[in-house]
Amino acid sequence: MKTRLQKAIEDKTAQVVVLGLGYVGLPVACLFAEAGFPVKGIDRNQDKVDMINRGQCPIEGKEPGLAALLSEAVASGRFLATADYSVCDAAQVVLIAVETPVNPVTRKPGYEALRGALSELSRHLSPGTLVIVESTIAPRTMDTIVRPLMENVSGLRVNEDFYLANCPERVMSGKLLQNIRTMHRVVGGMSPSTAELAVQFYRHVVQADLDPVDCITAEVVKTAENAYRDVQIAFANEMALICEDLGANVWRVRELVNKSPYRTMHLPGAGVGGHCIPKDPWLLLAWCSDQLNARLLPAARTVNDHMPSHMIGLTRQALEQAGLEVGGSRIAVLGYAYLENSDDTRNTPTAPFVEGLRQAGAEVVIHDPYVHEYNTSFEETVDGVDCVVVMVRHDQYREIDLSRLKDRLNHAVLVDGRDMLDKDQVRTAGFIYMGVGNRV
Ligand code: SAJ
Repeated sequence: MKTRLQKAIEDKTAQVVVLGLGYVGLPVACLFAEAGFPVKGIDRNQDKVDMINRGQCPIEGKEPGLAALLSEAVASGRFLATADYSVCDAAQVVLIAVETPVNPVTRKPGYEALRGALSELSRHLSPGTLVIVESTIAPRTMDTIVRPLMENVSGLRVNEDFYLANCPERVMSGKLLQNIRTMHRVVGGMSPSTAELAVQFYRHVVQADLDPVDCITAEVVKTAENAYRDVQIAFANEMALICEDLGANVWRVRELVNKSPYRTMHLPGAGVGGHCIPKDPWLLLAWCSDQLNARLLPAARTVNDHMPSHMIGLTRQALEQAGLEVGGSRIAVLGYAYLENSDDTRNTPTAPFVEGLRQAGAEVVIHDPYVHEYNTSFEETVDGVDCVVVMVRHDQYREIDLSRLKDRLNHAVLVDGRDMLDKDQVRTAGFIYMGVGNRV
């Protein structure tokens, strides 16, 4: 059975099905179609399915090459989207790329989408199928949830009737295709031969290392790589608070620290958003034993989650310098996406920041060139406001004409959460300026 699957993977006749057509599933489906495989994508959002089958890309923001790849894959007939799980009956390789959010209160994984996809798939699971989970999952999920759920619903046995692997995605908004093609991947298998089979499959698309490992290693590597980044960013954010307190400029400090060998101090800022960094430390810790009592990862999350409220403090201080209070002020917020030049708003730090300003009685207007809801006229957004706050380093904001901006404002107050603008230029243009890690 496995040799038949191996052959179908080798000659690219294997019917591939991708569950979940979001930032992970959609590009990977297009890339395997481009490689020559027949690919079907399943998504519960019928509007998205219809849009894809018209050859239109549902992901906005700058995603180089994706729209063209999608329309070519659809036009060639090698990629078809549907909401119907019965296409899994004929699947030989199934990739699962559904969301795996973390409950903000319990910090435990919310596997409703994953369980739903697994249950539906398992009802249509044929013997000899290779199933690969690409979603980021808490270590031990493959062993304690994926495997038993699939065996119970399908009646088939892992390693005998079907094959189970975990190849965590490493995509990033703005580089979806590039990351899938060029980033090293760990490929966890429920057996070494399954890991090798999955490596053979990904070799058709991935031009980087494909490291076969067991599932627990793959689960730990993925969550650890993002927990590591969260700690690095938390260090930079804590340094910003320290520099504000001591009257230093954290951005200059960072430059000079990084001149020291083996230092790569990250960028402080208005907060840490996205679908990976804020949640993966919690996934990593989700099923560790209570005795572990992890301290560093939770502390880093606390530091990073504090930054939006720190931005409220900076905004309050800047307004006070203009004789104003947050309550009753009209504030323009630049950037709603979680990342520069992206339309992705998942876990955006701007959300709690705006919520806090409104709770304090401010009138808030938001601008974001990539987020549909806020892609209004920049000039209209800033007209007559008492303060402008930069929350995201969208390229468009680099060209802000400070003197024209000043003419539009009611009060020339600017708070910079991303070191987007030069403090001296802003002050010379007549603004009150406050920046993260750079107040004096
Ligand atoms: N951020 C900072 N300071 C930094 C870097 C990021 O405040 O020095 C903030 C960003 O503004 C954003 C959040 O953190 O709000 C996340 O930014 P990110 O650059 O980490 O972007 P993500 O969330 O798309 O992270 C993904 C991750 N990739 C995967 O999970 C596959 C991460 O591991 C990558 O390092 C990152 O992309 C990347 O830069 O490629």
